[in-house]
Amino acid sequence: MNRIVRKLNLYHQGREGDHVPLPYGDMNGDYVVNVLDVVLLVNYIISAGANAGDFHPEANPDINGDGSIDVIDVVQLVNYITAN
Ligand SMILES: [Ca+2]
Ligand SMILES: [Ca+2]
Repeated sequence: MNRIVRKLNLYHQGREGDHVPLPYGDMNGDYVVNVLDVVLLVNYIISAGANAGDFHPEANPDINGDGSIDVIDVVQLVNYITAN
């Protein structure tokens, strides 16, 4: 399990204290990380950040933390979902 997945799990399980932030990668803000979030992330990338419906940027779409939001983040998110 790499560092990013551990961070995703940390957020997913709400271990950040009393205030539970949106799970890392939870793009639609429903506190569940699943394929719907992948769709939103893909749409966000395709539209270059334009209005993307329920997209919640505070969930941090830059999954791998490299400073850009691209297909690599989509792959990381898919890997996370399929591993859980
Ligand atoms: Ca979600
Ligand atoms: Ca990235």
